[in-house]
This record gives sequence, structure tokens and C-alpha cells, in this order.
Amino acid sequence: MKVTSEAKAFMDLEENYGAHNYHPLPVVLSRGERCFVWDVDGKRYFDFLSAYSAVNQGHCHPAIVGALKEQAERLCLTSRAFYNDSLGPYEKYIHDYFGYDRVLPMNSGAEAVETALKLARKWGYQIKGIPENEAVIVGCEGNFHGRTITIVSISADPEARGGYGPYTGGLEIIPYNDVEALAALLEKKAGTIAGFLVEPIQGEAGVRVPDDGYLKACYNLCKKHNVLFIADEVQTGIARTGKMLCCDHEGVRPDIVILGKALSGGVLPVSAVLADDEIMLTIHPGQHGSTFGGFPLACRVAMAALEVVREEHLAEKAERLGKIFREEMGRIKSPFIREVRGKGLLNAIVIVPHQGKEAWDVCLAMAENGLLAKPTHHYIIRFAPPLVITEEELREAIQIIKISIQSLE
Ligand code: IF1
Repeated sequence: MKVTSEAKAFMDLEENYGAHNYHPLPVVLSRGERCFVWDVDGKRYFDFLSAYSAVNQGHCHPAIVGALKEQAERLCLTSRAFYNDSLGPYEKYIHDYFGYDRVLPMNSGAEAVETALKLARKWGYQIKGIPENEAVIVGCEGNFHGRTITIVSISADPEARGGYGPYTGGLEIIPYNDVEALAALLEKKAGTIAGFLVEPIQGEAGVRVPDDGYLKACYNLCKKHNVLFIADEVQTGIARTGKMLCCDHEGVRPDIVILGKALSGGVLPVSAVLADDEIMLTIHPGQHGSTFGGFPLACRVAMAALEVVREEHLAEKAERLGKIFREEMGRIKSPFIREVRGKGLLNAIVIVPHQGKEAWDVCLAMAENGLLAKPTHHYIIRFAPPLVITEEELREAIQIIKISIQSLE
């Protein structure tokens, strides 16, 4: 892929002055609008990553940016040392929108996951009566919940956890999409298990959609053994999979819901933990918090972002357009494509290396042809456009994917 001197200058700055904790595609972006981004040379791309499903409402949505600007000129940050005139209205808005008693506002998805783990432990000791320091949280192989040391302690991925020991205790891992594995562990250890943390669809693992009924069966097992069902909806939530929450597909109401990414429409880091009183009120003043958690800008931006989801019917759109995407992708006959899978507009193709080319080469070819996506685990390409994409734009993007793959055959 050719790189202009203009673009190279920006890449060199990152190479010379930044940590090398990413390996980006050689594209330097400078503008975004709806489902499109433009690079520094003015080339337009379909954005089929949406910043890992943080930009569900489309880049720089005017209603969300408008809310940001208006609040930014009034009051940005107070800390929680004082009240302000944004947080209470936001908390009520979230209560009404999602139907949970309370919300604990944080910033990044990882912070919200950590918050959920702390709530589950607090609830385990105070309400379930687990002996102090013995609470166990169960996670799934293939999970991705963030990058803190406790979260990578529950990861089975050597890339994510390697070299970061010693690891946090009180964490167990079972196979994903395996109800029996959860049942067996709960039969054995339910007495000390506080929570089961699960992604309704595993994003990073490559858009692994569990069998129908998996979530419901796990939820029922958690109820039976008085274990909290904790849904990490950071990537699958906010209409991405065709419902407001991915758990809605199975009528499961998690005990704790973790939100992030598109909660702000990709404008600011805004995350949240939802739970009812019995769980949420186990944390008392001074026992948890964050400087920016729930700050006025976040509150106004998140309310605007959620309004956009509702007013523009983005969940219904994701459901409808996702079916078209999988149907059309399923029609592409190519030695590269082994499987097409997903729900709503969270989809992926499993790539079989062919004539020495693999997923990275497909992504470079697509970038050349004006579409951005990135491989996960070397052989899977995730496709997650902003949910505001039109059917016509989607079909145009599918053509780009098709000709890019065929150009490598
Ligand atoms: C990176 C992955 C995706 C998440 C779920 C919590 C978090 C994430 C289900 C933490 C974050 C991001 C992190 C980003 C790339 C991206 C990612 F490839 F890393 F795994 F989407 F799949 N729960 N996912 O997907 O939220 O702290 O990042 O706000 O770290 O490279 P965060």
C-alpha cells in the first residue's frame, strides 16, 4: 500500500515518540463523518471498524458534538466532591432508558469491568455471605474485557497476559459457549462464586456467537446458585447486534450490565455499570470512584448519544442491514472465506490463508480500495460499520470487500 510523504511524517512521529503498543494499518486519518473517514491525503474510506464499535452513531454526529460543545462552554468537570446539574439528570435518564435501579459512571470500558468485579465481590461478602477474601469470579476462555492487571488475570490469551504477573487471585476460567462447564463448576464451588462474567458475543475472539439459548441457560444456572450474571456489553451493547443490549436477544436481564464505547458515540471515554439496589448499594461513600467518572461533559454527551440511538432506530437498522451483510458475504465464493458470522452489524469473516496471503493482506487490499477493517487473531476480519450506514452504502462496501478478496486469488 503506497504511503505518501505527508502520511509518513505522521507515522514517523508515532514511531519516534510513542509507545509501540499497537501495529496500525498504514493509514493516517484526519476527518470522519457518518460511516466515512478521510486520510491526510484526502482519500475516503468506509470505516468498517467503528473504533471497535465505539462509533455506532457515526463519526462526529452533529447532535452529540453539539451537546459536547454546549456543555464544554458551561462546565466541564467538578469532580464528585460536589453535586452538579448534569449527573443527576443523567442517572435518571439511564435508569429510565435501561430499567436498572442505579448506574455507577466510569470512563473506560476496563474501569467499568473493574467496577463490576468490585461490586460482585462486595455483594458476595455482604449479601451472599462468602467468607472474606474467598470470592471467586468466573470468566470464559477467549474473553476480552480490557487491559488492567486484574482483567488480564482472567484472560487465557498469552498475548494479553504474558509478562504481567503476578496475577490477581479469585478468578476461574471455563470454556465459552459451554453450559455444562458452568454447571459443573457451580455444582462444585457455588458457595464461594460471586459472579459469572461473560461477553454475549466474544468480540476480540473473532465475533464468536454462542449457541441460541446459551446466555439464558447460564443466567438460569446463576439464579439457581445465587451467582451474579455479569454481562460485558461494552462492545455488543448500544444497538450494535440489532438490540439495545445483546442479552435482549434472549430476554436475559443481567444482574450487572457493563457499558462503554458507543455509550458516548465515540466522542469521549464514557462507561457505566448498571445494577439494582441490592448490588449497587454495597459500595458506600469513599469506597470507589474516579476523577472524571460521570463528569458533566460525559453526562450530556452520553444522553445525546443514546437519544440518537433511539431517534434513528439504530438497533432495528443494525438488525436489518446485518442480515443483508451476511447474506451477501455468504454469496462470495472464495478460497479465502471459510465462514461468515455475526449478529446485527457485528460480523466477521474467517480467512483461510491462500497462496501466501492472509487476513492482513486482505485488509491492505480493502484499504487500497477504500474500506478500513482490521484482523483479529491473524485470521479473522471483523466488520463493524457505524450503524448509520445506509443500505446503498452497505452494498457499495460489500462490493469493495468482494473485489479486494478476488484481487488476491
Ligand atoms: C485495545 C480488543 C475489541 C471490549 C470489551 C471491555 C473492553 C473492550 C468486550 C475494554 C475493549 C477494545 C480495546 C482495544 C481494542 C478493542 C478490542 F481488540 F482489544 F479486544 F474491541 F475487541 N470489554 N475493546 O471489547 O474497554 O478499556 O478499551 O474502553 O485495547 O486494543 P476499554
